[in-house]
Amino acid sequence: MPQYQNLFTTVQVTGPVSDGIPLGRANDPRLGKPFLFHLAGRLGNAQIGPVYLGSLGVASLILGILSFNIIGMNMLASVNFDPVQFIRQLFWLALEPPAPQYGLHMPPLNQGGWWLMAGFFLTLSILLWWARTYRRARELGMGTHVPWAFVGAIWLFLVLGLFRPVLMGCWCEAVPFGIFPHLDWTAAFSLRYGNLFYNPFHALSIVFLYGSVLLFAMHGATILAVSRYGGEREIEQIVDRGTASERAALFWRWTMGFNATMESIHRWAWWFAVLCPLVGGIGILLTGTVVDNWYLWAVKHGVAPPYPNVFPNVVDPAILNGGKP
Ligand code: 07D
Repeated sequence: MPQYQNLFTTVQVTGPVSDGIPLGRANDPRLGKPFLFHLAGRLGNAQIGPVYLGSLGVASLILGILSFNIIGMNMLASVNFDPVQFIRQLFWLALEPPAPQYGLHMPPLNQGGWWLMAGFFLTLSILLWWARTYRRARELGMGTHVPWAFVGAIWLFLVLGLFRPVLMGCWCEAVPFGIFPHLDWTAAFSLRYGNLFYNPFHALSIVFLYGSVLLFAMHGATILAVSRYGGEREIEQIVDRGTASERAALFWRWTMGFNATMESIHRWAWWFAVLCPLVGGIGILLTGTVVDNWYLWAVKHGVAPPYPNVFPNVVDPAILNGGKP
């Protein structure tokens, strides 16, 4: 008798492998002979492959690998092609965008030209991968919720690397490639524009980030808690009384007076996840274009208190040189 009260997937489907449904004429063949892999089955489906690559997938991968290699080779060049130093300093290495004097012009390759090229190929790669998700969803007769959610992430990515730098008239505003360098960039960006915590869209983005985590934990825990009644078989569960579905709903109604439904919980999840990068992108787009200092903005709108005038002869550098809120 299998014990269903669990945190990991203990029951695995180990039936005959299958290619999935047949594909229409406009499709490429799927690649790879499917096989079963026990460890994968602990996390999801034990069957690995076949994978649908298609022309969009191939083009996207080629451009992504090209971009990845441009970034990697530039980092390798920055340590004089010394593989040991490359590994040792990997987290600190960067491919930086062009310096301010180049504005939106094409700089020499080693002055940010490689950054532009890597960013261009990466953007194309991501857009092609998006088209691939859209096509695969359509071919399976699905809605296009996954591609449209992906648009949320792509929106933030494009705001950070393309839309905002163009509005600011300088590629130098964009994010560098590199592990610590991109983290340093976020800290520097926050400081330069008067502390991003005072940007209400950053706050809202965090609400949806943490909110998604909370919802995911609640939903995951609820379904696991009723898996002994087959709670994961959502659709079959909705119509009957006394099922996992009803118990899960009653649990929340009785503990907080309100419950989501088997359908609505997934709409909550979709909107929370999508709104995180969507509002985040709005906040970044406004920074430096419309608002120059979020702290002064917050003071002006009565959100934050002004600093007390302890040193009257000292002027806050943020309000000098046109540093308007
Ligand atoms: C980044 C975009 C989509 C990504 C895509 C992937 C590849 C990889 C690689 C070829 C994630 C493309 C890439 C496929 C290819 C190769 C090599 C999505 C992304 C399509 N913050 N903050 C957010 C918190 C602070 C700052 C969001 C918390 C400080 C900046 C989120 C804290 C400072 C920006 C968030 C905190 C600061 C953000 C991100 C706490 C200085 C943004 C949401 C507790 C450190 C971004 C409005 C997301 C944003 C952002 C959380 C603090 C700076 C909600 C919890 C005060 C500059 N911060 N932050 O989904 O949208 O990202 O801001 O301290 O730009 Mg923040």
